[in-house]
Amino acid sequence: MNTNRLSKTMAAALNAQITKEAHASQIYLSYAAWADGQGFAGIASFLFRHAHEERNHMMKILEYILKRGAEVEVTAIPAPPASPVSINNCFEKILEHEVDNTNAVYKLVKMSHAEEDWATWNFMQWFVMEQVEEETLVMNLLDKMKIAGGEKMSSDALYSFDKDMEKASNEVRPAQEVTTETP
Ligand code: OFO
Repeated sequence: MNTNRLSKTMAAALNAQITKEAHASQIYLSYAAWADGQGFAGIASFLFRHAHEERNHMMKILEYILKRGAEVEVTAIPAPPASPVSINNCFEKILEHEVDNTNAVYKLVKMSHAEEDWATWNFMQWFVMEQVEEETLVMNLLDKMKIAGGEKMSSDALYSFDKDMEKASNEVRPAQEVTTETP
C-alpha cells in the first residue's frame, strides 16, 4: 500500500524549501559573525538568534515531509553572500532575503492549491504568517535606522541601536514547540 501522501513534485518543492531555510540560517549566521567582528554584540546576538529560528523552520518542514510519508533529501547548502558593508546595508540585505523567501513560500502555497493538497496548503499558512512577522520586524528596524540617519548614522546612534538589540529576548524554542499561535 502506498503510504506517501505527498506528490512527487510537492515532495521535491518542500525538500527545496528545506535547503532554502538552511541557507537563510547560514546567511544570518555569517552576518552575525560579521557584526560581532565589527564590535556590535547586540546586533550579533539578534542575528545568531535568527540563524537558530531559520534552522527551526528547516526542521519544521523536514518533520512535515516525514509525517506525510515522503522522503527527505538533505542536500548541500549554498554559501552565504558577501558580508554587508554597514549595519544599514546588513538589514537591507536581510529584508531582500526575507522577501525572496516569502516568494518561495507563496510558490508552495500556490502549488498546494493547484494540487488540492489541503494538508500542505494548511501547513504552509504558518510560514505565510511567519514571513509577515519577519518582514515587519526588519522593516521596523530599517525605519528606526532611517530616522537615525540610515547610512549616515552617527556612532552614538549605532551604539544605542546595538544596545537596544542586546535587550531583545534571546529565547528560541525548538521547532517541535513552535505553533501558529506561539511562533
Ligand atoms: Fe524561515 O523565515 Fe525568514 O526566511
